[in-house]
Amino acid sequence: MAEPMVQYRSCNICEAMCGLIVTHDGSDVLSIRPDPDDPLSRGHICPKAVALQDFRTDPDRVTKPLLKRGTDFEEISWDEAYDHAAERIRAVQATHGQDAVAVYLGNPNAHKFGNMLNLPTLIKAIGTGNRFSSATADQIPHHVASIHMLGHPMLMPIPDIDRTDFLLIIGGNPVISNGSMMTAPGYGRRMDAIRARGGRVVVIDPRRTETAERAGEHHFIRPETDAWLILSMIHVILVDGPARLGHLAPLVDGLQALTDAVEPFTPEATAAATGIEAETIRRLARDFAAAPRAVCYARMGASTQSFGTLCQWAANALNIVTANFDAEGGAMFTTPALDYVGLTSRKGKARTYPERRSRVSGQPLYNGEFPVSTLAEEIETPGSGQIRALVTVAGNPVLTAPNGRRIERALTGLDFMMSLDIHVNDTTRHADLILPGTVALEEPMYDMVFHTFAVRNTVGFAPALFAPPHGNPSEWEVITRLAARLTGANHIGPAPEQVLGMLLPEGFHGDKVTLDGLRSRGRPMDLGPLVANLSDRLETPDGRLNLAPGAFLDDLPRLLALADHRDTSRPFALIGRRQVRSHNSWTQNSPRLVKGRNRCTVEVNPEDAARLGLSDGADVVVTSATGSVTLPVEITPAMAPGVVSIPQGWGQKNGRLSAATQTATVSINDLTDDSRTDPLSGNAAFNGLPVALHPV
Ligand SMILES: Nc1nc2c(c(=O)[nH]1)N[C@H]1C(S)=C(S)[C@@H](COP(=O)(O)OP(=O)(O)OC[C@H]3O[C@@H](n4cnc5c(=O)[nH]c(N)nc54)[C@H](O)[C@@H]3O)O[C@H]1N2
Ligand SMILES: Nc1nc2c(c(=O)[nH]1)N[C@H]1C(S)=C(S)[C@@H](COP(=O)(O)OP(=O)(O)OC[C@H]3O[C@@H](n4cnc5c(=O)[nH]c(N)nc54)[C@H](O)[C@@H]3O)O[C@H]1N2
Ligand code: SF4
Ligand SMILES: [Mo]
Repeated sequence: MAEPMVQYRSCNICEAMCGLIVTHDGSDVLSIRPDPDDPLSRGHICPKAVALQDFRTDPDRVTKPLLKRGTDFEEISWDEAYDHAAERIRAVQATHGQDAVAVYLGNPNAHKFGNMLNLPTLIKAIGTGNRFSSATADQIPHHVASIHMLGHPMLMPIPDIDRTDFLLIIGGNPVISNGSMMTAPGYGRRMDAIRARGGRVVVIDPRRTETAERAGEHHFIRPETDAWLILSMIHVILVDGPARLGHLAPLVDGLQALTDAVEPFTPEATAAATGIEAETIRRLARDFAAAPRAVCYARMGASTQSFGTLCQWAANALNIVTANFDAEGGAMFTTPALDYVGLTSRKGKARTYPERRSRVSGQPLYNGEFPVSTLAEEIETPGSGQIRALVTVAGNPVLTAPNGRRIERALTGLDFMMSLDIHVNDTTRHADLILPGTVALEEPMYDMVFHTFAVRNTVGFAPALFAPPHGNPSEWEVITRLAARLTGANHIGPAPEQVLGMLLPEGFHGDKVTLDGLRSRGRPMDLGPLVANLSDRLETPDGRLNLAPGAFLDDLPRLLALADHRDTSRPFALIGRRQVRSHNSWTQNSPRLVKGRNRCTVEVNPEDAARLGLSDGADVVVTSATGSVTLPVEITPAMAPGVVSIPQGWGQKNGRLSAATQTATVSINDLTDDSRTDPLSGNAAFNGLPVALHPV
């Protein structure tokens, strides 16, 4: 056996970028351990990091290009695969027009810088306006808030949790997820530190989550009413006294419009909407405003709901009017080594938003992408612009998009579908052609996206550790070769590492961060805490910060008319949950991660369970307007009365995932409804879905 070698690299599964020490012998992993000296993660990892080796050796992994013949797949060569793909894509476009080929990009792309750098080339080569991604089942409300208030979708306020005195978490469970739009590995420890220095952490969630337990203070809220709560806090603060805008005061527009807008959101009216007592709302607002440094962070629970954009706007506004925006311990703007915002600057470019609306149901398009909620109807509905072919790259919408089985049915009617993926799963099994992807340890690691969202500026680079199987190309190369086949180009662009090498000197730390430097260092580097910088970075056409964008004010009547959609036929509100040992829909084939009891259960409050005669562990049928699933009940006081929770990512029915299919699990997205969206952003409104429960 070869001598053990060591590589320092960050994990790319979730947004936390934990620092790992990977010991290997050149062909196999010997161990994966946390790096105690990583400047961001400081020794934190979760069990998924150790599973990085499983994804590589997964016996069900796709490792050869696969072409469908009849109902089965046959291995073909890369050359045949590229030719076939280009031929079929162009054939569909020749008959039905450029937009007849759609593209869906999944979440893992954001974690692979080669894909991030090269996917635009492929999309341009295909030449379609029909683009979709998981962003509209996730965080597009954050981008829409940033676009309208600050002028750029990626100019993203990040909670400076390592220096705050008051952290208000609305609809996030970072102790499990390790944070999102807030890269903060070891969240529990970071929260403990806030409390240890005399600060406070408050969680607002219809489930008493692992984060709520550790925070010490938690309030149940009726799902989808968070915008009421936040606007009411602003109401209380602005009635008590003038807004404190701090150093941003000369740049802020719309304070009067905001003051007028929050007027109806009295604590009493808000108590009725949210289920949180008026006195609690007043106290929360006053304590937040009085804290030396405070930050409101609203995430998935507050984004993937009918008022997602209003929530993100309101959270920003609360931080702004309490002088906690672009200020230490508040919401701050990162200065990563690779300046994503700078690279895609919109300064001086006036644009209209939304950029377009979808053909069938008129949903908004932001960042060049239509809402994934519209994917099925765009495939099913005839007419000019109808989708007839689909290219997926690292995406699994059948399990991850609302009403996923409708998408699945629609996929069977396509003229052509191809996927770049590591698995034959419920989505990719409908493809005519599957190209094998590469897994983390086979790719160089630089995080192009999540440093932009990190609570501290750090940087690191690690080269690929192992070669992909069978001499396969790395994923960026597959993407660019396919693009070249489509355009007839006889060469492909520079390797991502080369591009990175050119971009780093242009970034915020170009004087000290170069690719060669990072390579020879071999370990991540600290670039310091977040710094105030927004005054120079606003990207709005007039260079000002818009506290009360018209589009958001116009949506307030809808919020004020908010009605409870639960009724006697569907008396419960369904929400989702995340779990430490699974990541979205694709890690469930690692035996080390799926072992143990079936975690795909519906959590129900004890009183509700007693009323319905449900017993712990027994199967129950959960029904929505869209579909129905049967799964075991887990009775727990962690659930608010009237609210039930099912974890996301499970429910693979077909495909070739042996470990994942050993226990029958269900997909929450067999229940979710693609007609429920946040109309401002088009984001899927997963949360608060009305459902009924019946014992089997
Ligand atoms: N109801 C409900 N639905 C949700 C959510 C929820 O909370 N509740 N969460 C939403 C969120 S936040 C997200 S981000 C989306 C995710 O939605 P998606 O991005 O559609 O799904 P993923 O589960 O991330 O799966 C990605 C696909 O990539 C493949 N894959 C994994 N690694 C690689 C790789 O390295 N290369 C390639 N080529 N392929 C790879 C997997 O096999 C899988 O097919 O789901 C959303 N859906
Ligand atoms: N272990 C693990 N980690 C992950 C992932 C994973 O699948 N597994 N996925 C990664 C991805 S892609 C993302 S985007 C992030 C997401 O990270 P988070 O934003 O932390 O997402 P969730 O854990 O889904 O937490 C959402 C919370 O909102 C609550 N909630 C639901 N509806 C409402 C509501 O109407 N109002 C309020 N206030 N709360 C509500 C839920 O109970 C839940 O606690 O996690 C990332 N990290
Ligand atoms: S929390 Fe787990 S999955 Fe996420 S980056 Fe850290 S080790 Fe990887
Ligand atoms: Mo996500």
